[in-house]
Amino acid sequence: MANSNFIDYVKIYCRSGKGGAGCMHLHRAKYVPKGGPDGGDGGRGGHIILQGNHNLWTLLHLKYQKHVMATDGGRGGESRSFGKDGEDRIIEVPCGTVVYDGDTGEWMTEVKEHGQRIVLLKGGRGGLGNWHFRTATNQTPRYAQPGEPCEERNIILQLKVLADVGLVGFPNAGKSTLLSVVSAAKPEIADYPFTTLVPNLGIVGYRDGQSFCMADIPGIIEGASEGKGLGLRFLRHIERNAVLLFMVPATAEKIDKEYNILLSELEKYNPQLLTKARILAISKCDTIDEAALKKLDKKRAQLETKLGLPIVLISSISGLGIAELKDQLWEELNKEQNQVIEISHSPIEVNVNDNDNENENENENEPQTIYLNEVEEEWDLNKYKGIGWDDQE
Ligand SMILES: Nc1nc2c(ncn2[C@@H]2O[C@H](COP(=O)(O)OP(=O)(O)OP(=O)(O)O)[C@@H](O)[C@H]2O)c(=O)[nH]1
Ligand SMILES: [Mg+2]
Repeated sequence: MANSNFIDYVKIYCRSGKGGAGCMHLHRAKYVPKGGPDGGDGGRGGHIILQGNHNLWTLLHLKYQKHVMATDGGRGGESRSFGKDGEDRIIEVPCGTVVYDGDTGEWMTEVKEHGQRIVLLKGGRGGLGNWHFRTATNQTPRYAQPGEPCEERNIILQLKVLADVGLVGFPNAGKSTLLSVVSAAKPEIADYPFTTLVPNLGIVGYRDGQSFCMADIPGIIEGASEGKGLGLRFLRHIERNAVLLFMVPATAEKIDKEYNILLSELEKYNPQLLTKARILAISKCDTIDEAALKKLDKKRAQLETKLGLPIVLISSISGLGIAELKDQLWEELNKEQNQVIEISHSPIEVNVNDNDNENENENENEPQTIYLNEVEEEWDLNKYKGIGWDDQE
C-alpha cells in the first residue's frame, strides 16, 4: 500500500506572500527642489490557490510536496512606481478534493468542478506609499505603510472520488469483475479476499453515447467500523455517489443478512450514506444451478419488499442481467431526488505523527554545529582599514 499510486490524503504546509512595503520618497530633480511626496505602493503578496482539474484522479503529484509558498510582493518605488505583485501558487487537485485544517481537522472547503478556483490563503496587501498621505496641511508625509503580513496554515487534502455509482460488498463478491465487464477499467481480479486495495474507477458506456462513472472500492467486512479488514477508510469514496450498488453473491447463505451487515457498517461510518438510492445485485448467478436460480428469481419480489430496494440477478461471466442492471442504474441516476450530491463533511482526526514537520524535534536530535576555531580572534581594526578610514580618524 505504501508504494501505491493511489494517494487520497496529503498534508501540506502553505504560506501566502507578504505584501510589499509602500515607499517613502520625496521627489527631487534639477530645478524641482521640493517635488512633493512620490512614494509608490507595495505589491500584493502571492495567493495560495486550489484549482480543480478533471485530468487528475489522485493526489499523487502532491505526495512529496510538503511546502507550498507564494512569493512576497515587491516594495514600492519612487516616482509612484508600484512594487511587483508576488507570484501566486496554484495547487491543482482532482475534482472531489476536500480541504481540512491540518491542525484542527475542521472542514474548510472543497473543490468540485474542473477549473474551479479557491483562494485558500490570501497574500498580504501591499502598503500604501507616502504619496497617498499628502494633504494640504501635511505636504511632505515622511511615512508609508508596511505591507500586510502573510497567512500560513497546515492543510489536509483528502480525495473523495466523484463517481455516480459506488460498489459496496464483502470481499470476493465480484465487484471488480463487474467493473471490468461494464467498463474499460482493468482492476485486479482474484479469488482471494482483499484483491482490491485501492479504489478503481470506470466509465460505463450506456445507450446513445451516454455514460456514467462507477467506483469499485475495497471490500468491507463485519466490524470494519472497528478497523477490521481494510476498515472504512475507503468509504469516503462513495460518500458523493448518487447511487450505491450493493453486491451479494448468489451463493450466500442468507442474502438479506449479508445486505444488512453491509448497511449497518455504512451507517456506522456516516448515517447520511443511507439516504442514497440503493440497488442490490445478486452476483455470480452462473454458479448456482438452474433450479436454484429459478427459486431465487421467485423469491426476488418478496425480498425486494422486505429490504425495500430493487434487486437484480446478475452474472459477470455469463452476462446475465448486466443490461438490466445498467438500465436500473441509469434510471436511478436520472431521478430528480438523486441528483443532489451535497454532503456534509465531518471533521477528521488529525494524526500528529503524520506531521512531517522536520522542525518538530528540533531541540532533541538536532545535530550540533561544530566550530573548528573555538577561540574567537580579536578584531584587528588596522587590518581591515577601508576606504575613507583615515578621514574618519
Ligand atoms: N463464476 C463467477 N465468478 C465470478 C463472478 N464474478 C466474480 N467472480 C469470481 O470471483 C472472484 C472474486 O472476484 P473479484 O471481482 O475480485 O471480487 P471483489 O468483490 O472485487 O473482491 P475484493 O477486491 O477482494 O473485495 C474472482 O475469482 C472472480 O473470477 C461471476 O459472475 N461468476
Ligand atoms: Mg476487487
